[in-house]
Amino acid sequence: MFSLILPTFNEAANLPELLPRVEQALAGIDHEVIIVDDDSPDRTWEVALALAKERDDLHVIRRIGRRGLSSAVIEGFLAAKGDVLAVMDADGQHDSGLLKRLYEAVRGGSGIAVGSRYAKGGSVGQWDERRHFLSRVATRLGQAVCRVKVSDPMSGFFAIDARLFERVRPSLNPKGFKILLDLLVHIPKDTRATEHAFTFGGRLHGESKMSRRVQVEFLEYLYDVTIGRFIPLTFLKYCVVGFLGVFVNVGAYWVYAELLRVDGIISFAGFSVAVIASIETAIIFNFLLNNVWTFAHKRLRGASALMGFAKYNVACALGALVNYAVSALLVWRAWPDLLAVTIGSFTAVLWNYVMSRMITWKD
Ligand SMILES: Nc1nc2c(ncn2[C@@H]2O[C@H](COP(=O)(O)OP(=O)(O)OP(=O)(O)O)[C@@H](O)[C@H]2O)c(=O)[nH]1
Ligand SMILES: [Mg+2]
Repeated sequence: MFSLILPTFNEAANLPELLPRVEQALAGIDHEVIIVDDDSPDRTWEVALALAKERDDLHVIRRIGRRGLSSAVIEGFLAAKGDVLAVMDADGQHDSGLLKRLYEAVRGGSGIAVGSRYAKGGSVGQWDERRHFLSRVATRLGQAVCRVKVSDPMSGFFAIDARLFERVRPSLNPKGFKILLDLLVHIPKDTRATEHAFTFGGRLHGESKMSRRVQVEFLEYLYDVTIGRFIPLTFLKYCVVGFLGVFVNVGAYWVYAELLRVDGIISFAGFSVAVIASIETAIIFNFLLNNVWTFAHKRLRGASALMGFAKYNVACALGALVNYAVSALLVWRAWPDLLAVTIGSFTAVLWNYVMSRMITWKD
C-alpha cells in the first residue's frame, strides 16, 4: 500500500483542487492519503474532514497546540498503513504526476526516491534571485552533512520505504522544515536513493510558510548534527548568555555605584547595595534572554514565567553569594571596585559551571 502524507497549514483553498489531481495520479494503486493539519486558522481541517466524508481513502489528523512541517510529516508517517510512505506539499507546487514513479522506485528497491528540482531536467521554476541564492546555499550546506548524497536534499517531495523509516525514526530531529535532509543524515550510507526530476510550480492559493524563523531553524539544525553532537546548542547559548551577564553585572554596578556615590566616594554599605542590585539585574537579564533565546522552544509565559523566575533565582542564589563575597573581599582589600565586581562576576560564572558539572550534568 502507498501512503501519501499532505502536511497543511492554511491550505483550505488548495485542498479541493489538489485532491482530485492526487486521486487521478494514484488511480490503480492501493493507497491512502493522510492530511496532517496543525489546527489551521483558516480551518483547513474542516475542509479536509468534509472531503474525507466522501471517500474512504482519505484521513485527517488535526494537531492541537503544535506546529512544524517535519513533526507533522513524522506524525503522518507513524499513522500510515502503507509499506511505501510519501510526502507532498499541499499547495500544488509539487507535480502529482510524479507520485507513481516515486512509488514504483521504492517498490523497485530504492530506500528513498526523491522528487528533485536540481536533477537533470528539473527546475525551481519562477523564483527571484534571492530565493535562488538562498536555496543553493542551503542545498550545498545540506549536502555537506548528508550520509547519502542527492542533488536536492531540501526537497519536500519524496517517498521512503516504511521499514527504513521505522529504523531511523528514533534518531530523527522533528524541528523545522527539513524532514528529507534529516532522513538523509540518518539513513545507512549504503541506502539506495533515486532522483526524479520535476519543475517546482507556483502556489495555487495562499501564502508561503517559509519564514525567517524556518531559515534560522535550518542553521540550528546544521549545528545540531555537526558540532552539536558534542556541545549541545542550548549549552552553548547558555554560556553566551552567562558571558553577556557578566557585562550586564559590571555595567549595572557602575550605574548604581555612580548613583550611590557621595562626593566621589562610595561607602561599604553603598557598595554592597550596588553589588547586590547589579547581581539581581544580571539574573533578570539572564533569565529573560534564556527564556526567549536559549530555551525558546520551551518559553515560559504568564504565571509560569513568574514561577520560573522565582526558581531561577533560587538556582542562582549560591553563585550570587559567591559573586558578592568575592567582590566584597577584594574591595575590603582596597582593590578598585569595578575590577573587584568584574572578578566576582566571572568567579560566579565559573562557580555555576563547576556546580552544574558536579550536580546537574554529573559524569
Ligand atoms: N502541518 C503543517 N504543515 C505545514 C507547516 N508549515 C508548512 N506546512 C505545509 O508544508 C507545505 C510546504 O510549505 P510552504 O509554505 O509551501 O513552503 P515551501 O513550498 O518551501 O515555500 P514556498 O515555495 O514559498 O511555498 C505546505 O503544504 C504547507 O501547508 C506546519 O507548521 N504544519
Ligand atoms: Mg510551497
